Amino acid sequence: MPIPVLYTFRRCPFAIRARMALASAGISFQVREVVLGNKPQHLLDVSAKATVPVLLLPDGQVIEESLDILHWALDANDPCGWKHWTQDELLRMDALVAVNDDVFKLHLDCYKYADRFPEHPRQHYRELAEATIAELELRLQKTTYLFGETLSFADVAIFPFVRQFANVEPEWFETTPYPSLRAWLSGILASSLFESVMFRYKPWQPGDAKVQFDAVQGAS
Ligand SMILES: N[C@@H](CCC(=O)N[C@@H](CS)C(=O)NCC(=O)O)C(=O)O
Repeated sequence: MPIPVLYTFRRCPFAIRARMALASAGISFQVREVVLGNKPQHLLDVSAKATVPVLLLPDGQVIEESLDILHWALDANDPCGWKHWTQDELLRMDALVAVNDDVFKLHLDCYKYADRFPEHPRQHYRELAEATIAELELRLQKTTYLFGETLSFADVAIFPFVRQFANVEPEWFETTPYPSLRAWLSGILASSLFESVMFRYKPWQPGDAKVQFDAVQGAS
């Protein structure tokens, strides 16, 4: 049976959230690892904006936003209940993910690449990003995950960005007053589901043999 094709980049936080959702939903896919500086022509053909991840379904439909891939996968199959929440909670999750994507991501990029934004020292950008980090910490002091005692799609959508934040200055991060956030992040990073989607694939080229990610139903 034909399976979807995912254009992906291992470290990309948007691609990580998409791979996690596909894996959790038990949806196997063909992996096409992309080098961002040398994107395959077929990716450019199916998606003019050519960001990763891009999911190409067997019927020719193209899903080119990570959140759309995540929701497509979970709406097809959500054995871990990442979307089994009330409508009101789901809307609040959307809002938190939007803050991550629209605000935190910008500050994170300035923090990561501070030398490209010399108007301010790195610490300035870190402090801007910490506004979101502190908000997440407050939530995580009350509950194990962002919206309660079980993982939700919001945790999955947001943690790859916090992972990047933690990796900019790992020694500093270990000393910060965000213990609940650190525990939350470590827990997800230690999960077999996360490990399964972080396998290193060699960059895809046309003509390569198919490389398949075999999803295990109900993996967490
Ligand atoms: N809104 C998009 C953003 C995806 C995105 O920006 N991905 C980055 C990699 S992390 C990318 O492909 N950048 C294009 C490039 O570097 O050429 C999504 O959620 O899928």
